[in-house]
Parts: sequence; C-alpha cells; structure tokens
Amino acid sequence: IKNDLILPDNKFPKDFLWGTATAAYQVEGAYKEDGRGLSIWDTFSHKKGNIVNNDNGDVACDMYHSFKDDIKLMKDLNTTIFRFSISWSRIFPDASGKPNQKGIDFYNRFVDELLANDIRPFATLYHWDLPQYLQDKYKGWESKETSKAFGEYAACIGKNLGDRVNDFFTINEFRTFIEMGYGSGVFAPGTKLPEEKLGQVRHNAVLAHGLAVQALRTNSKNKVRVGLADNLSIAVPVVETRENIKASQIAMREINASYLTVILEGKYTEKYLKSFSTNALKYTDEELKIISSPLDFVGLNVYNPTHLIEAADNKDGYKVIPFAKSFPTTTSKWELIAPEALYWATKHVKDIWNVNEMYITENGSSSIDEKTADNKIYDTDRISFLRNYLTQLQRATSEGVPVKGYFYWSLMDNFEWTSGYSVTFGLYNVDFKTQRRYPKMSANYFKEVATNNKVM
Ligand code: PNW
Repeated sequence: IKNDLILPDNKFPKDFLWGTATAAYQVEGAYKEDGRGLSIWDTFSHKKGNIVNNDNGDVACDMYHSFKDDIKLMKDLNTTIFRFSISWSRIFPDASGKPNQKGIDFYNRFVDELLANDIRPFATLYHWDLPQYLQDKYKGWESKETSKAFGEYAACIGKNLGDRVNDFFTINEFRTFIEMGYGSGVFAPGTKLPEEKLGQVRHNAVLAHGLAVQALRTNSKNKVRVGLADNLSIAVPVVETRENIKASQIAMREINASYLTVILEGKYTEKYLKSFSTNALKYTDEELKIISSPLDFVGLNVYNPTHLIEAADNKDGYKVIPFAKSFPTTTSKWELIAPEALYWATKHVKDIWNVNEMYITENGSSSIDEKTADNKIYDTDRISFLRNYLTQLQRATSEGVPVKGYFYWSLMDNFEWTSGYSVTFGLYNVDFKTQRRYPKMSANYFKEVATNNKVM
C-alpha cells in the first residue's frame, strides 16, 4: 500500500451551510397546549382510516418540550442552520383574529435557544397545518380569504420574530398539499376537486405566498430575507445531449407553470391557461404582481425526478419518456432514486430564471432502519443515497450553480403524514415510547460531511 493516498477533491464552496429540517405538525406534539387551536391535520389524523395504524401528531417527537436537547443534536452533527416550521394555529387558534401570546412565546424560546447555540434559524410559515377554523369558514385554500389570513399571520410573525429570525420560507411544497389535499383527497383536508377547480386553489396559495413576502418585509424589524420551499417538478434530460437539455428546460417551465413559473415570471404560461375554460381561473394583474414579489432566495425540496425528457420535433418541443417499471425507489414508492435530479433541479432554476441564491430545503431517504440488539442502526442505504445525491449537488456548485446550503430531511424520525410513524427519514431514530433519540450511522456520515464540507 502506498502512503501517498490522494483523497477525492469534492469540496463544496467555502461558505456552504449544512443543516437539517423539520415541520411543526410532524415533530412538536403538545397539540392542545398553551392555547393551540386545531389544524386540518389534527382533524384528518383523528379520523379512523386516514393514517397508517391510525397514528397522529398529538405527541409526535414531543419537540415542544424537548427542543433544548434536540438543539444539542444539531450541534453534535456540526450543523449551523436549522429549518423548522411555525404552527399557524398556535399563533391564531380561532376565528377571533387575536394572536395567542403563549404560542408566540414558544417560538421566542425556540429561536433564542437556536441563536444561543449559534444555529441560524430558517423559519417556514406554512407546512400544511392550516387552522381548522379557516377550513370550516372558507373551505381553506378554496377561498382568497385564506390567502388574506395568511398575509396577516405573516405580518404577526414578522413583528414578533423578525428581529431575530433573518431567513423565512413562506410556503412548503405547494404541489403536495394542494394536489393531495384538494385533488386526490388523500391528505388533509381530504377534499376532492376536479382539475378545473384545482387551478383556483393553486392560485390562492401562490397569492398567499406573495402577500406573505410583502407582509414579512414590511413588519419585521430587521431586513429579513424571504423565499419559499418548493418541491418543483424536475425535468431530467434522459441522455445529457445539448438537444435534450434544451428540451428539458422548455419542459421545466411548463410542468411548474402553476407554482414556480408564475412566482418567478409573474404570469401563467399560455399552455397552462389554455387548460382551463373561460373564467374558471379568477385572477387579476395586480395579483400576478403580488405573486411575483422579488425573493431573496429559492428553496428546493428535491427527492425524485418527475419527468424524463427527450428532445422532439412536436409543438411542445419535448417528449416525456416513461420511468421503467423497475426504476429503483426508497421504501416510499414515490421516491424514485435518481441523484441527478438534484443537479438538474438547481441548474435549471439558475439557467431558466437566473436565480442567484438557492437552498436545498429538503432531501433525504426513507429507509427501513433495523435496530441491532445493541440499539445500533446501520442505515447504509441512506448513506449511499446521500453520497450519490451530494455528489450531484457538488457537481452543480463546482460549475457555479449558486446553492448556498443544504438541509437534510429530517433531523429525526417523525410523523410522516399518512404513513404515520411507519416511514422514517431521520438521522436520529426516535423511540416513540420513551422519546429517546439514537443516532443512526447516517448521523455520523452527515457529521463528517458538515465538518469537512465535502462529499464523504
Ligand atoms: C415532503 N409524495 O413531503 C414534506 O415537505 C415533508 O413534510 C415530508 O416529511 C417529506 O417530504 C418526506 O415525505 C412529501 O407522496 C410527501 O410524493 C409526500 C410526497 C412528496 C413529498
């Protein structure tokens, strides 16, 4: 063996930031404490048959009480940023419109503890837990009243946290909560609308985003930075030829027409508008302006590619190639494993829309996580997943794609929506009987990555 071993040169840029992410309903628990109101996810998960094992988020990881210890875990990982979400119904529990001081105080304590530990907080305002009274009163996102209410909530957060939290994401994953919550109805609130009506729900949600961007800026003491956390649809060139890459750019704008495209361009694409009959989509030019309020950065949740693209001589300029039946996935069937999705998501966003600051707001693997007799978890598939995805992210940053940080989903196992606690994404395993946390082998892996700022 030679002793002049040359290590791979796969560093991330010098100031690249590493962190983890969670969401309120998935980790906090304490669902009735300190005046919290119910959200649509409480209602949905309390109804038998909606969630695997009829699990719910009443207790979850109990982070409402354990956050000081959990912040130590972030330190143990050598991470310096953390993405969490604020529970809207802790702040505005009911239709009275009066903010709940105890709810605000919880986030004050939480943020102060992060700052005391030199961890920079990135707060998401909406991670799907709509206050139930807005669903009852207005049918939730079916109404622009909910968009307005979101703007008022954002103003309140700006006033109360905008002196210490400098970085905000408005809304997490439009596509998931709208298509699944109001389209197929498998997520809360369980509404099933036809495509024709879904367009309005999407519009109301991007309008809410725009109103929140403005409200955060006007009401915060500091000059806060604002973006969103979007799980954009990702067009991957099936073979990386110049023609296919161009075709995948064209596809990218169309498949994201209702969310990222309108937010970054201030208009819907012609093709998208044509898919609705006259007057099915109610919006004004003024609203398009609000929706496209300038952002400081764009957050991308990236797990899987959604479209494989080839160039084509047709009216669209591209052709969608099907995923093979045997395409590999993680334990979540929707999570197709294709690390290049991370490269193409970020590169396309830069090339198409000239975005000059991006964060990977989520990326992670759901694995089986078997425990050995001595409570160890050798989640080597997750390590391999991470190495492959991060290699593609490093490929992007080394070409100058302006990604400034990465949040692993998730810090710990938590309430995985309709899968309850049966699907796990964490770097830490949680024993939900004792609330003890155990680092998986991937926690060590991620710590090495964060410490060395390179793919390991
Ligand atoms: C995202 N799908 O959700 C969310 O932002 C997280 O809250 C969640 O825990 C994480 O990804 C892992 O699932 C998704 O069915 C949930 O395609 C479902 C899907 C996609 C994303």
